[in-house]
Amino acid sequence: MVSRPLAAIWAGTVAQIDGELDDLLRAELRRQQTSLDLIASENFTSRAVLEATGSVLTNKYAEGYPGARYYGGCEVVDEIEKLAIERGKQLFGAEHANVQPHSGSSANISAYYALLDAGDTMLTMELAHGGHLTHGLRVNYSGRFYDVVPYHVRRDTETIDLDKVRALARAHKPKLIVCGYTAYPRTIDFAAFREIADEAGALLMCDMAHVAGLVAAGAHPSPFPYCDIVTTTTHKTLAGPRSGVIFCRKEHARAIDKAVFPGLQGGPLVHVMAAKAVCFKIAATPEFAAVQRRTVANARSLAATLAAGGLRLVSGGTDVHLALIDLRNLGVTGEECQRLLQSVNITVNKNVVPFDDHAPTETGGIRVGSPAVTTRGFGEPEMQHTGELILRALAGRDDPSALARVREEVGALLARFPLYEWL
Ligand code: DSN
Repeated sequence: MVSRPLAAIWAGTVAQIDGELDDLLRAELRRQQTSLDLIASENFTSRAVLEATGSVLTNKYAEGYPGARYYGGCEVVDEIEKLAIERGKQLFGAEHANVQPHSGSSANISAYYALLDAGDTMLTMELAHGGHLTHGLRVNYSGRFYDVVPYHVRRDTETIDLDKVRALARAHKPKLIVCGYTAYPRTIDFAAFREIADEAGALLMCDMAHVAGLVAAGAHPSPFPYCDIVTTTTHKTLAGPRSGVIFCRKEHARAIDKAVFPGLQGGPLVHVMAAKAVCFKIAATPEFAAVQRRTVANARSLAATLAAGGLRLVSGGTDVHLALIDLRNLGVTGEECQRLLQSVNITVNKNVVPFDDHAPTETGGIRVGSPAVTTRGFGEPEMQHTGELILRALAGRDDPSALARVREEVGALLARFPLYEWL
């Protein structure tokens, strides 16, 4: 298919032409197969999503939007982008969708660029209490270009202090209020946020990246009836490709589209838009909804087991796919716990907990999530077992033979749930 000198190389698989990379790809596959993945923002995507992401669509430039491109040859990609848009709108009941953002961060930044001017005020949850870098962290674009007023969780309940959010909104009259978090174990009261936004004359945006799959399945309240803008990633609970989407009400459609392209991005990743289309199709199935419900039940089981074993859960529990564990009374930092669990092939991430004095590189806690293991097939008995293994690893942290037994049990547990056998 390709000019003579290149033909053999072009037709070669990674294994055939690049042994070094092939070894690394195999090592990562093996790592995923043999690790118990509790990172709340990760998942195992489907074969169809992998196939679309690895398709020839990666060859195509398509700056612009369907029917209005800056390149020829876009007749097929127009249909692909329209398919992704329509399926996304249908899945969530949205008025408008832009499926071009490369990531959740690009989606958030594009939304701000569309709605705000530099120096405008936005009211967002502080990162240390569960927000995100792009929700106004000082070193992020969002924190440098906007006047960010942070809100927090209450010290006693560790849930969002809505009275304080209301008071801050009244005092600062933000142009935008952001809800939706990366490390908040409770459901979000979107109706209350809408009321607060209306009272302050603010727009309301939800970054639903973490709970998007749950929302699609009705396992978490939907932000759509209440929010002007909803951004998401597609690779977390949604289990699609690594990417982002912006949904909005019709009146913001033009501004959002202009902000994404030509405002902040050039050519969209057409192969990833195709993968988003298939991701949305899968997310609309009853099978996917059942897994999302199980994801929530599984997180509850894991959290309950950890709490029964003496660990402190931030806010006392979870309603979603993740729990936040406060380790500060154990004399173990989040960083140490992450490393300890890694040594027994359980993957978690260190995470600051509200009112944490530890540096973000050290942290006083860890975040655990159920999406990846639930996709893999775990049910509540396996989650309880996982919780017991974590407790045993913590209790036996200075006992190499206890840790070796835990590692062995992790391996045996995972062997019952094969992953990507067809790869
Ligand atoms: N980094 C993601 C997470 O782990 O929650 C958020 O973008």
